[in-house]
Amino acid sequence: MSRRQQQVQLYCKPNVSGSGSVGDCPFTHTAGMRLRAKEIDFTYVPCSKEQKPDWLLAPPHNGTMPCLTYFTCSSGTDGSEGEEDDRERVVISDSVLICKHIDEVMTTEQIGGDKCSPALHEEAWNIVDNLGFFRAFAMFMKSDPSNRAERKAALHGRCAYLESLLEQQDYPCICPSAIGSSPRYFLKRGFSQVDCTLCPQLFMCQAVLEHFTGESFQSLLVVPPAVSPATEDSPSSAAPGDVAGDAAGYSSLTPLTERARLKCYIMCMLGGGGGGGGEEVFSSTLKYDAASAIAGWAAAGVEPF
Ligand SMILES: N[C@@H](CCC(=O)N[C@@H](CS)C(=O)NCC(=O)O)C(=O)O
Repeated sequence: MSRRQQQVQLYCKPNVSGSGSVGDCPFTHTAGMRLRAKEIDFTYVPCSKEQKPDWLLAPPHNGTMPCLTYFTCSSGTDGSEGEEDDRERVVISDSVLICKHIDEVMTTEQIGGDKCSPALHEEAWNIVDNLGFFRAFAMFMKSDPSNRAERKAALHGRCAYLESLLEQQDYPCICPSAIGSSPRYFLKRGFSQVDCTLCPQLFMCQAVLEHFTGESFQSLLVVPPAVSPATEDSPSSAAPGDVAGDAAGYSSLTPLTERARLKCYIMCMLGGGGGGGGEEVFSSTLKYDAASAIAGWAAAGVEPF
């Protein structure tokens, strides 16, 4: 007798607008993308601190969201469901554990050809475990004048790392939709956990970075030449007409190199005129906009520099 899964729900931070819709947590969107990739029917349950049920507040979850929950019950060989009192609630918190649970327990089927194949799955998790993008982004958002330059360099460093990974994947430098071929995901072999993890984080960064830090999102797609501390610390030493360049951490007098693969990936997956297949999976899980993302960070106490 097998166990059936019922009432799959993803508890998540609510939108700060109070509309009862999904909030600005990228980890929730990662889990949501994974569920959609596996074609599992589920509902988001935006849940305020006051609304959290006891099973969510209990250890080891301690109220953290996203939190995936569903019931299992036995089913007969004819597919009929077991008794109501046979139902057991499964609870998994933390987006990494949720995604692994979705792939390893909820459905091990490979959906859509090569997607979620064991080899792709392993390659994807190796990358995801080492991305460090969101941490670098959050650290920069929360920086102060004493550590800002260092944290900005660290964020650029993670973008350089993403570019180098995409280079290893032979990722095109021109958006595939612009040249009429198929859209490309982060990994050559197909849609994977890297897309599920990275897209919500890049979206968040795109939505809020400029508002709080003055650093344009586009600047992350440009390779800054090494900036000497003297230039960084004394804007007055900059050449005339160089103000915008220096504010972004590099000189407009120096030729700039684009992170062209990262730019292309972002266009494919986040839209912005590029179109692409990822946009469909991604945007349909993203039910918040830039304004609610900004409001979410402001509510968490982050102020513009
Ligand atoms: N490492 C966790 C981080 C999750 C996280 O930071 N969740 C925040 C929302 S973005 C949270 O639980 N906040 C408590 C709350 O909203 O009540 C994961 O990957 O799921």
